[in-house]
Amino acid sequence: MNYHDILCETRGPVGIAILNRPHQLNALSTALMRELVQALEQWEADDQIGAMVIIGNDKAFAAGADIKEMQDQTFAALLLRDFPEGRGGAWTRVAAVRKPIIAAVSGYALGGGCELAMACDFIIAADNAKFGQPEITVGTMPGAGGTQRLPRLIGVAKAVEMCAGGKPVSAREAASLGLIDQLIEGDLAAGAVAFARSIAEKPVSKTRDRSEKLGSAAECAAIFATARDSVRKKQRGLLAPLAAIDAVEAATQLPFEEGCQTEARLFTECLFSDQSKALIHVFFSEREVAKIPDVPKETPALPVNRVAVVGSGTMGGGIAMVFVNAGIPVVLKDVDQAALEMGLNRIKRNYATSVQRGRFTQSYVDERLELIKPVLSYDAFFDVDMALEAVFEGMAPKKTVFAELDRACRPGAVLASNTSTLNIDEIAGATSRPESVIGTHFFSPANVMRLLEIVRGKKTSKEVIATCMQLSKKLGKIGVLVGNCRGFVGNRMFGPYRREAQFLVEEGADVAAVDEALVEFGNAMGPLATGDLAGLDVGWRIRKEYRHLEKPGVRQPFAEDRLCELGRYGQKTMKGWYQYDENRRASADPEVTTLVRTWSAEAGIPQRQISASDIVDRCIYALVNEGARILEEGYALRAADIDIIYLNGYGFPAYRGGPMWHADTVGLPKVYQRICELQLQHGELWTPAPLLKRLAEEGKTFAEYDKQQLAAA
Ligand code: CO8
Repeated sequence: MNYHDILCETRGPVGIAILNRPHQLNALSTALMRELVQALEQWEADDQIGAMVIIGNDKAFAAGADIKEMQDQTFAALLLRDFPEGRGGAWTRVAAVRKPIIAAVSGYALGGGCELAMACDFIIAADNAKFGQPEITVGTMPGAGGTQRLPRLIGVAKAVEMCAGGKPVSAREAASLGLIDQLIEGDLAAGAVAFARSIAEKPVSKTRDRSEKLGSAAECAAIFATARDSVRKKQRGLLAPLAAIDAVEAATQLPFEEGCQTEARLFTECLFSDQSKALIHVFFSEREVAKIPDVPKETPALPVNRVAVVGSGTMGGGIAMVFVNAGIPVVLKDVDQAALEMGLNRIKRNYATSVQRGRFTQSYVDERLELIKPVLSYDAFFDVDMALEAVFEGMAPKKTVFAELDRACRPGAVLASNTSTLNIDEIAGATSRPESVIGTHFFSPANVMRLLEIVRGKKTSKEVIATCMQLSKKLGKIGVLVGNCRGFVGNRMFGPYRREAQFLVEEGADVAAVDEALVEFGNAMGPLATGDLAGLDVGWRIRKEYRHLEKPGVRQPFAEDRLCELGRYGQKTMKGWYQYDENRRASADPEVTTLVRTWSAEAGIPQRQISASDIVDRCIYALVNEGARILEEGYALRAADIDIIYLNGYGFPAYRGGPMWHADTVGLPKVYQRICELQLQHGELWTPAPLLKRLAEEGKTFAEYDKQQLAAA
């Protein structure tokens, strides 16, 4: 047998098929499944073979169907129904083989990989095995029998949890649930052959014929009702988890065959939905952002084994936690003992909450706290590999800190600023080594948010960039490289987005109506509530610093500045756009409505009824238009990078793929036309970005633009 995506060998009467796409974690492509079925059918017809084993490598049995191919129309049809030759699909064929098949699993058995293991008659596993049905993360659900076999093997409640929640279980948990037949220590292939011998001549019971774990109708009804409720609350807007629950429900109500048909129908509906297309875009974009054309993978990265953080406030403390959580010791500096103690206490309180919530154990926290060395002087920075500045957002204090870092840190140490808006080159100018200076913009709360915007200055060296990109992974963050413009990518786009939210209120929309429209769109929070959370005074101070750059005659929002003048800074002062109780619960504040109406009347702004769809267009298209400018100016490498920034730093709904993907999905000609209308109504702030205009006129998408740019690089 001469195969490419699998390797075959025989050991006595046992045929072993080794899945062989290690670089794709054995993702199950059409070609691989075709070869696998052919090999199994040959052994089925071979009198010398009594049993078969399917095995992967140490890292992966199979991490699912090949996501790259999955949306190809022929893929689902071929693998679900028509392969081989209309006989019910590849997984069905594996399950129907008339000799025992053993799945020998180490590493990932996910999605179609987990379903392949379950289609076998037995599953044995190494201790590092992970079983899961994470299809919902790519907008679909199990489609190769997972929703029908899993409840028969492990019971309905856990099957629903795995199919609708997507979280994998360890080998040990899988064993205790009854998913696997034996845990194997040592060589897995040898264990599989021994297992095959041990079951020779014994009758094999097919999972499809089992029903003892399917539960009573009443038990199941309660499980499904609770699960649907939880999805609506915790996975708001996602369609696939609900479809997965429907499919598991079918397993409890229909014969196996019919249940599989229901599953196949729901799977295909999900797979070809806009949500799945968006989430598959997210899956590949998250991996794509690591690729930087002029900083190849081989660029040597500097070791980062010890860091210093300047400033122990909310950001500095959060950043220190990120590093110690990754096992990297931190020297934490502040200006005086009182500030330092306040910072350390905040860190301790954050950890205490995590212990209370069961996220960390006390001993884990104690070990982390041991790694933080509080200091008052830069002298302790002499041996750190990287120093991160997280002081007050203003050019003067940042420059002072960088001059100190230049003096105190050893040559070659990375000097990073957590600035969210300021010019990295100007900051670097305060040092004698701009090549070592870079922006590392963490998002608040730093220990929670996954995004790290890595800001490249004019002179930042490639080694320093490579170091920060690799470091982001080690810290559990997703690093996205951006250029040095005001606000970089995320905050530069956030400006117009929040500007429009304010304009809408000034034109007559209710504060809550603006936020609700965007939450309904899928955002984690509305723009005005976000302002209250972050502190309205932050933007107010920055606007004051840049007021001289505002173009005369161009409309600027005023409501938020006026609220700040009244001391309404948001949650921290219990009043902002909303009013807050002692538990930080927000409620509408009639005083704000009265104030804004008065200010708008004074400014002569006509008041009108504004629909939810107008609110969404204004805010979301403001993001898209600015994103298109950023892309064309080269401050983001790809439209996909902008999407990843918005998904991981700004609560944009993943199932819409990010603002640029969302615009592609709506259609750029339609988006462009709407922006032209807004320009007519609201003036030059809505001038369409030239790139958007061009792509719309050429009938292209941002995704196609990304591909073109990649090809040209
Ligand atoms: N398909 C295609 N490529 C994959 C897949 C996959 N399922 N899984 C991983 N890869 C690729 C990655 O893209 C990456 O490629 P590259 O190096 O070119 O960027 C390479 O394998 C290594 O992967 P990672 O960098 O992601 O490795 P990590 O160690 O960081 O992460 C994970 C490992 C957690 C397993 C991660 O790869 C992952 O989440 N994979 C996807 C898991 C998943 O969602 N599986 C379900 C897919 S949908 C499905 O199976 C539907 C079945 C329906 C069957 C019916 C068909 C008709």
